Amino acid sequence: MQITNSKTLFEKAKNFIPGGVNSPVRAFKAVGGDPIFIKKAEGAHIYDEDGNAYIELINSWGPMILGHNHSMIREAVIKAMENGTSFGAPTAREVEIAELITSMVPSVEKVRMVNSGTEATMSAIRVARGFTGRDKFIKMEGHYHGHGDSFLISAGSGAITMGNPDSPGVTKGTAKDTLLAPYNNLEAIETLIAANKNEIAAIILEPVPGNMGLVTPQKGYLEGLRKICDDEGIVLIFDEVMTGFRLAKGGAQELFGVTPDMSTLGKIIGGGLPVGAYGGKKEIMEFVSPAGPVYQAGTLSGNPIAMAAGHTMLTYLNEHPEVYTQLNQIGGTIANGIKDILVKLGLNYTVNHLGSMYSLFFTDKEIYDFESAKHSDTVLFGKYFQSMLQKGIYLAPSQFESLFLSTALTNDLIDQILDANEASLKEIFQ
Ligand code: KE4
Repeated sequence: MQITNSKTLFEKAKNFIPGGVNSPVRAFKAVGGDPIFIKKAEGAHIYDEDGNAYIELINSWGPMILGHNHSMIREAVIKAMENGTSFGAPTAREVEIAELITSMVPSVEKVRMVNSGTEATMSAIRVARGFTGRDKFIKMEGHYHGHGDSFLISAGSGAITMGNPDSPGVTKGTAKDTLLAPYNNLEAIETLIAANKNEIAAIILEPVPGNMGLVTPQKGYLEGLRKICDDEGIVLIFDEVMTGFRLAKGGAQELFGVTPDMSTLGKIIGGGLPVGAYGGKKEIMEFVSPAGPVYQAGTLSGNPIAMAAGHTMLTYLNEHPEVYTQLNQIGGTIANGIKDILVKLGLNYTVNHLGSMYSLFFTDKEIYDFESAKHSDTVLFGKYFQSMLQKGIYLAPSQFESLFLSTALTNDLIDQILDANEASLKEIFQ
C-alpha cells in the first residue's frame, strides 16, 4: 500500500489538530505507523487519499450497519437540505423519529435527541440524579460512555488504548461520585451498594461491552442487575450507543429480554450524521426540562438533516428485520472462520462474538471483564493490525475495540477477510 498522501496530510494535520486527529481512537498510536486519511467510502469499502481500497470492519465505529454511502440515506439528506439545514425550532421529523424510537426500543417511552453518545450519557446520569435525589453512580471497569468527566474513570476505548483510563483534568470532587465495579460481577455491585446505602442514583453499563474489545454478559448477569436496581430504587441505564439498533432492532435489551429504566443511543441512530439520544420511563423523562427541572439543551439537537438520515435508517431497520438475520450470519461466518483458522494454525487465541460484533484477543484466557481483557498481547495485536492493513483489511486500530460488520459484506468479501486473517496469522506466528 502506497500511503504518500496520507503521510503528508498527517504531518500537516499535527500542526493544527492535537495528535493530527479529531478523535484519539483514529490515531494509530497503539498499533504503530500513521493513520490513513480516507477520501471516500462506498458499501463495504473505504478508499484512502492514495487510492488504496480497504474492506472495512469499523464502519465509522458502528453507524454504517448497511454499508457506507447508502443511496437511501444520501437521497434523504439531499432532499432535506433543499429546505434548509437548521431552524432551532421543533420540526415534524423530530416527532416522527421520537415515535419510531419509542416503538423500537423497549425501555424508551419518551426520548430526547442530542448530538452525540457523550451528550446522551452525560444527560442520562444527570436526569437519574435529579429523579432520585442521589449523587453517586456505578460504572463498570473498562466500559466507555463517552468523554464526560464522570465517566473518564477506568474508561475503555481510546482512554485505555492511549494508556490513560483515568484522565487528568477530572477533579477529585467529580471522581468521588463515580463508583467502579468489574463487569459480570454481581457480588461487587452488592458490596458497593451496601457501602453506599441510598446514595446511588444509577448503574450505567454497556450491556454488551465493545470498548474493551467485545465481551458478552454471563448468564443471569443483566437479570441480576435488574433485580438489584428494582430492590434498591436505583435507575438502571443501558448504554446502547454501540449495541442499539445493531444487536436487534431493540438492541441488547430486546436480545436479552432485560429492560432498563433508561437507555442511551447513538451511532446507527443518525445514519452517519451526528445524533445521540437518551430516553426511558415516562416518570423519569418527565424530569427533563422544560417538562421538569433537570436542565439539558442543544443548539443542533434534532437537526433536520441529521433527523432525515436517522429516520431513514431506523425506518429501514424497523421494516426489514431480515437485516438482523443477515448480520448474524455474516458475523457467525467470520467469527467461526477465524476460530477454525486459529485451530488449523495451532493458535489458542480468544474470539468473542455476538451478532455483527466480534473481537480477536491475543491471549488464551477467557475474556469476561476488563482485567481479563488486559491480558491480551497488544504488541502482537499491532503486528496483526498492520499485516491485515497491508492486505487491504481495515480493522479498529486497538485491541480494546469491537469490530462492526455491515450487510454490505458479500460472501466474496468474507472469503477475502478470512484469507487475509489466515495469511496474517501465519506471517506473525510461522
Ligand atoms: P460519542 O460521543 O463518540 O458519539 O459516543 C460516546 C460513546 C458512548 N457510549 C458507548 C458505548 C460508546 O461506544 C461511545 C463511543 N464509542 C467510540 C468507539 N469505541 C467512538 C469512537 C471515537 O471515540 O472516536
